[in-house]
Amino acid sequence: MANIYEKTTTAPVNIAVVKYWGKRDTSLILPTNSSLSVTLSQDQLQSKTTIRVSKDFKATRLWLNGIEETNVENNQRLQACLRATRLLRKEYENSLAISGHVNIPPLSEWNLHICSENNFPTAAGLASSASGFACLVYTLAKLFELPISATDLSRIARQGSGSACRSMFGGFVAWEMGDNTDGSDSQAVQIAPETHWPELEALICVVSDLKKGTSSTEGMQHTVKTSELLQHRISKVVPERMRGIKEAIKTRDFKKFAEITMRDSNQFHAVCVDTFPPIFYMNDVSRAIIRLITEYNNSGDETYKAAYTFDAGPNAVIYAQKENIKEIINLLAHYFPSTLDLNKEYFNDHAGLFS
Ligand code: 2P0
Repeated sequence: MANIYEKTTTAPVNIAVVKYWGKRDTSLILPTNSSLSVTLSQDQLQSKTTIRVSKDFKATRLWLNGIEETNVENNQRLQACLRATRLLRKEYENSLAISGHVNIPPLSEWNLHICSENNFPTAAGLASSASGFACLVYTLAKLFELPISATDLSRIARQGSGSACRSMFGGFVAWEMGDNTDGSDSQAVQIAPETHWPELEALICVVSDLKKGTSSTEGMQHTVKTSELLQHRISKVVPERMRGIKEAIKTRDFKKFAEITMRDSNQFHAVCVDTFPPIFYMNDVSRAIIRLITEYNNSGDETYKAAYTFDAGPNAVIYAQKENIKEIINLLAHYFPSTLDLNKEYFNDHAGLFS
């Protein structure tokens, strides 16, 4: 068919080691603290988005995992991402026209058909909004042939979902909170590429695949309004942790990396409990995993061999170096066998660890 342009791209999931929790501006999605994450391998978890644009489309439509979303016009976060990318496309079309190009298709004015899916069960309670919005913005940028950087795109993805800005890069990524009120300096920057620390692996332990009770968006603003501990975390704790974790990554110091990761997960859940009324994301199995990893780390010499972290749900992500992964898988497989199913394919392909 004439006049249809199409692009497909994929984007990875990221898991924070210094957590984002709280907004100072809820419409621009500006956080109350900086955060830092590790981007997972796309062999593990990813979103895939195909976008078509045509002057013949009557409306902009969106399908998530094969099901059409209604009310696209009222989806403010989606509309913010579309508005920002269309504006950049318009500027690009104008600049091409000024420099003498003819027959530039006015893609900025046409409707879109957007299909997005995850290669992991959305019900697994893993961060699908991060990879989903990163993928949406990246696919649009490619479709519109926008000549801009990943950091520029991260400021747009941030307006879809805060954590999405960090999925614009692989490797180790900081979301610098910025100072400005217009969000112009609240963006993601890559601290190191994935090749910097190839020994680092992530194990995903699905404790429950039920949808969480309190959404992150809702939960974090209750915390901002009611938690005194959050004020201490924002002003006194996170700035030092951001410095420390960057240093640990730079020097591939697993002990330091692990300690900051576990402490920050603990404090994030502490501010959830300090919220009034309290928010509980971890369950008994989550806490049993913490005890297991703590005992495992204390069983050997001075160093740590594994670091747990938990997001806004009961599922654990364990960071460890390759040399210890097999031992950790055996340990978890012994005590919590069903939690490891999601990793089977990945580690079978990569290391034969499940064979
Ligand atoms: C993080 N989380 O840093 C933290 C840790 C959950 C716990 O980012 O409202 O889905 O869309 O900006 O990005 C989850 O928050 O919230 C999150 P919105 P988002 O990964």
